[in-house]
Amino acid sequence: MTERDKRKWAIKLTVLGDQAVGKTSLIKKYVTGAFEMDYHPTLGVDITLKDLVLDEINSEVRLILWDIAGQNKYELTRKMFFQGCVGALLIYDVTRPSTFKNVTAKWLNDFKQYGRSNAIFILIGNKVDMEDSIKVHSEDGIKLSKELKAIDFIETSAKYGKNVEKAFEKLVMHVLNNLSGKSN
Ligand code: G3D
Ligand code: MG
Repeated sequence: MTERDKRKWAIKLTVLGDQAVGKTSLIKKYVTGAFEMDYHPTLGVDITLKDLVLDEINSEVRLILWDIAGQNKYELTRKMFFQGCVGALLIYDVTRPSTFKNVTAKWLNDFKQYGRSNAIFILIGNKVDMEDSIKVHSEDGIKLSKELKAIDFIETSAKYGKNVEKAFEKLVMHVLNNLSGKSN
């Protein structure tokens, strides 16, 4: 199989969640080393690219990761934010219950209203390294992810890199399965 035979994909993913849940930290932890950052503070978005070579499915994938650069400006730009988005990480902070509530009260609504009908998401509980301050427990996350029909629920620590690669890679694999018409 030569390079030319590889399937090439470009997929837009977003990270969603309240201010300071760790959206930017998760992307930065995942995208280490060679990356391009297209910073548009005036638009309120931050775009990071990451290229993956997935030999097991004979594909090259360019991830276009959209992050919220200004939480206030997001309200003005959310249509653009969701345009063409095929998958998202919906993130809350396990130490702040208000961020967990807003997954349903706010972020999922936007995702459903502005996103593609076939877009998928993983529910993420971030900052699990802050063991003594955890207020949203794993059972709460598991329950919510089932209610919301998330494709998965993963607890992460952007600070220590725990489960960060796993979260993005699961999302990518599910998206690719969807796009190539396979069931999963
Ligand atoms: P946002 O992009 O969602 O707004 P950031 O959130 O990625 O900017 O993170 C907000 C703050 O939370 C940052 O702290 C960051 O270091 C911290 N943070 C993010 N992820 C984790 C994590 O997994 N564990 C811990 N302990 N902290 C985390 P500062 O102090 O820079 O504001
Ligand atoms: Mg940020």
